[in-house]
Amino acid sequence: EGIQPQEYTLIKMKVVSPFTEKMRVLEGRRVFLAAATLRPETMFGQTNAWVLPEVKYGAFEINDIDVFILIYRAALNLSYQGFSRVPQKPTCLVGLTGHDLIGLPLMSPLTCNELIYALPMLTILTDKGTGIVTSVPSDAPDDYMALHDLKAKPALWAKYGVKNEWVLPFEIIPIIQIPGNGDKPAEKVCTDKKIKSQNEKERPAEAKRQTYLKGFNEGIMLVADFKDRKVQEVK
Ligand code: A2H
Repeated sequence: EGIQPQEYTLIKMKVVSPFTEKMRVLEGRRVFLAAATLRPETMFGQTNAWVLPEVKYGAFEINDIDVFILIYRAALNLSYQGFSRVPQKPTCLVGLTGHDLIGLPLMSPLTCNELIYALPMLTILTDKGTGIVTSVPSDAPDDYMALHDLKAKPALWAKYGVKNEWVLPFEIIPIIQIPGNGDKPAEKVCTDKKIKSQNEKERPAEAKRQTYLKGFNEGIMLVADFKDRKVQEVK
């Protein structure tokens, strides 16, 4: 088995100004949290973004106007694909941590939520994608459990400086119907498998695989221009 490239879609979630003190040098630029996803057709169901609190991110110059916030490894990879002002050399305008990103208000494409917020997720891997994940709790078991944990455990809010208005107003948005799994498949699989928290390892992995395959093979879109069409075609 050789190593194959993994192709992601990047979702540009626009950081709404005025920026925080630490990000003030970016004022006047278009600044995005850039999330990597395998499921672009689910973006209608975004309720928030996820960041890893204890990790280093940077604001990297993509061109004269656009800045992407992501981890260095992803900026380096993008710099070899035409996404860096200086080819093959990421330029970091300001170093940030996940803590600095928590609570940023974001405008993200396709979701019916006018604003969504960056929130902490502890299971993000630093060697995958951009280190930023967009959250679709209707269809991603990881996202469902992490949002469920935040809603159920206000102690986490204090720990990470999360305000309840960044979490509580955001409900699961049904976007895809899966035969036998309904229109909130992530909630169903987590409930059926009695998953208690985002920190569990094995059952969520199995839950993820099942939901992912079924969603792709049998899912029917419920939203907007894509209503009644198959996920496979719409993707
Ligand atoms: B997916 P693969 Cl609706 N750490 O996007 C942890 N998870 C990460 C990540 C990281 N650094 N970067 C991306 N991801 C997530 C949507 C989605 C995703 C849905 C359903 C399933 C699903 C909304 N979140 O993924 O290991 C992102 O979540 C199930 C596999 O490269 C990305 O797609 O195969 C997916 O994991 C990439 O996972």
